[in-house]
Amino acid sequence: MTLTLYTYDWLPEFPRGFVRDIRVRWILEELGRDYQVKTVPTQPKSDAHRAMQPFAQVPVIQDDGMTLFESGAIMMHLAEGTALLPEARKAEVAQWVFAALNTIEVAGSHWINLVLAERMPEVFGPVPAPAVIAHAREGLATRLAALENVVSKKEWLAGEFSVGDLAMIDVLRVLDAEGMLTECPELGAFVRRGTGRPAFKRAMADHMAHWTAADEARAVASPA
Ligand SMILES: N[C@@H](CCC(=O)N[C@@H](CS)C(=O)NCC(=O)O)C(=O)O
Repeated sequence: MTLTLYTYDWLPEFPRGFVRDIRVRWILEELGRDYQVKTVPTQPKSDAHRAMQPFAQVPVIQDDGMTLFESGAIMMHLAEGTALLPEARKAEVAQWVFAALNTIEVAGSHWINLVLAERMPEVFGPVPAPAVIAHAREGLATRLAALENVVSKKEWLAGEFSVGDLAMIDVLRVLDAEGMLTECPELGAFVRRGTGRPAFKRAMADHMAHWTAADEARAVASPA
């Protein structure tokens, strides 16, 4: 049965390109797997959405009769038995998926949420004190410097390109877009190695096409 990926029915411009369905699209493209996209309403969240994802977030997939949420669990499930999660280095690759989501993304999201609160207090506020943002930035920068050191010594994190690289690069992309990698040239190059892959480019094109189609559907539903 065709795999189904759920994402939102519409989102404003600013998170486009970074909504976490992109990492699922990317791994599906790497694996050459067919999939269809279905949507859940952004607002208000639906009971049907909560029945699949208790926190009413995306992404969610349905694969072979199973419904799965949490992008990390989804990536590990899809990578299982493929070259993206080689049996001989499974624990090592899993370690990098966890490092991506639990060490870098946690620190990155904390800092970005503070930056967004400063930039769009009406949505993400209240406005944090500058010292609070600086402290979060410093904590993130320390972790990025450590990762820069790792990446300076190898092309990919655990042997060949793996789900660990895919997770880490997707987490780093938003930090790159926010200027956090300017002092980490190795990490910048690592991100470009990943996003230069044809599978990433296809995934990103489809991701962005989804939002364009969502804008068009909205314009038809509520003409100006
Ligand atoms: N840990 C979750 C985080 C999912 C997440 O934060 N999704 C965002 C979109 S990228 C979302 O749905 N945010 C809306 C919300 O939290 O209500 C995962 O990796 O799947």
